[in-house]
Formats: sequence, C-alpha cells, structure tokens
Amino acid sequence: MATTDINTADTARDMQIIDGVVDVIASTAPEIRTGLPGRRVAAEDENPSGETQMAADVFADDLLCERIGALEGVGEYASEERPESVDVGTGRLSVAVDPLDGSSNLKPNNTMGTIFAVYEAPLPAHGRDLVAAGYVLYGPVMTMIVARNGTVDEYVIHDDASHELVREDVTLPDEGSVYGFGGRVPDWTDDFEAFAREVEQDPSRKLRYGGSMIGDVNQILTYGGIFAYPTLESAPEGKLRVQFEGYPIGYVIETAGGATSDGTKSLLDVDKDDLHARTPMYVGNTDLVAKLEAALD
Ligand code: P6P
Repeated sequence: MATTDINTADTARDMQIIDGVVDVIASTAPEIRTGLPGRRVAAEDENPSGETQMAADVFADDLLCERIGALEGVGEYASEERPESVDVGTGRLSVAVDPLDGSSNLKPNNTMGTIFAVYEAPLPAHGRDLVAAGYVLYGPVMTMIVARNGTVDEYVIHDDASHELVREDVTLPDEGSVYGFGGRVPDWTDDFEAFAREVEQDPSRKLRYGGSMIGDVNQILTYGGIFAYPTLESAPEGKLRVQFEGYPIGYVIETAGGATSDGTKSLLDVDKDDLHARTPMYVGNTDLVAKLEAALD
C-alpha cells in the first residue's frame, strides 16, 4: 500500500510536453462526446484484452492517436484498443490511453471516461516512470482531472473545447462515505468478501458502483471511500489493465493524498512486462486501503 514518492517531470521541456498532452485531450474530448451517439454499436473486432470493441472505442482511439502522436516530444502512443504501441516520433515521453473507459455504459447512457498516462520511458513502462496522469469524465458535465507536478487539478471542459480550472490541489476527504466493488459477488475471494461486509456495516458509507471505473473513482475523489476491482476466484489478476488503468489511477489517487494497492503494494510498484497485463485494483482513503491489505494478508 501506500502513498509513496510520486515522480514528477524534472525539466521545463517535459512540463511543456505534458501540458500539450493535457490540452490535446481536453480539446479532443468534445469531439469524442459528439461522436458517441452514432457509435453505440459493436465494432467487428475485440480489443487485445478480448473484450468487444464498440465503434466509439475505435473512433476515440483513432482521434487520440492522431492528435497526441502529432505532438513534439511524444515518441510512443499505446492504447487499450491496440495490440502494440505505435512509434509516433522521436520524443522522449510516451503516452498510454484508455480512449473510452466503460464503453459498455454507452448503451444505457451511463458515465464513461478517457484515461491518460504520460511516462518518461518506452512502453510498457513502470508506474514509477509516470510524470503525469489523469482522466476526462463524460458525465452531466464534462470534467477533467489532471495529476502533475505533485498536485491534482480539476477542469470543466466546454463544448468549444476550452477547459477551465475549477478546483486546485484536489485531495480525498478525510472521511470516506462511498464504496464500489466490481466483479460478481460469488466470484470474490472469502477474504475480500469479509472485508466488503465489514465496509458495508458502517452506516456512514453507501454503495456507489456504476460499471465505469472513471465514474466510480471520481466518486472516491469527491466523497472519499474505496473503489476495488478485486482479485476474483476466476481471475486472480482481476480485470483492469496496469498501463492504462492501474498506473494512471494509482498516480492520481496517491497524488491526491489517498492510497492504492494491488493487494500487497502500491499500484505504482506493480511490475508486469506485458503491455496489456492486468492487476487487481484497490484505491481510496489510506485507512481503508490499509484495512483491505490486512484483510487479504
Ligand atoms: P464489470 C469497463 O469495462 C471497465 O474496464 C472499468 O471501467 C470498470 O470498472 C469495469 O470494467 C467494470 O467491469 O465486470 O463490472 O462490467
């Protein structure tokens, strides 16, 4: 577990490139959102994780690859939708994205997100190579959370593709009031189920699980508590992808003063070679993540 040293960009040039990535994602988000209505259908293929690709996944990925790939200073682009990373130039920073997290929520018109991770290393990179991360949340309001330079800021993205700073130095509230746990309950391990039952007993907490990690994690960032997509009996590595979900969300939550874990250590210390490797994910208030790790020990 643990809020650990967070790596940040150490040159003005890298900070400039990171700002460019943030600006491009913020300005592309309205176009992604506008393109959703006509793309609520399955595409022909599956993604590298074997999940049905929606036409919207492919659309968002193509836009982001083109725009991010055109940035000076970015050398590599990878996404959940592509088997391999793409060489996009000679820049020293790499960008990994989940173009449309929670696209299965498109049909029921529920929240979705775009997740990004900026690494100062080739892909697949390590969590400690991150120098920035964040996400766009397609909710009633389009917002963007950005973790960089040791702080987390929130923006509102307007339809004209401008983005407006609305909250600086965002941190998790001390007392968490929501929890959201993925996977089927019969598929949870006994230890995790015992932990979940203990969390549920607290009258100050209520269940918030919407099936899109970004919507669920943003609840934790707003109200405090814990989100988990745990180890499952049928899937010991869980469901969520290290490079595109585990590392960036771990970076955001730890920068915001929370804690993260794969069950035994910070998500930023998960060490997997495969670009599409998965990890169990537990993120939220430090005391709850510590309790989780003790429960799984
Ligand atoms: P389940 C969406 O497909 C996703 O990758 C995450 O956004 C979300 O947390 C999880 O899968 C939902 O999985 O098993 O509840 O459908």
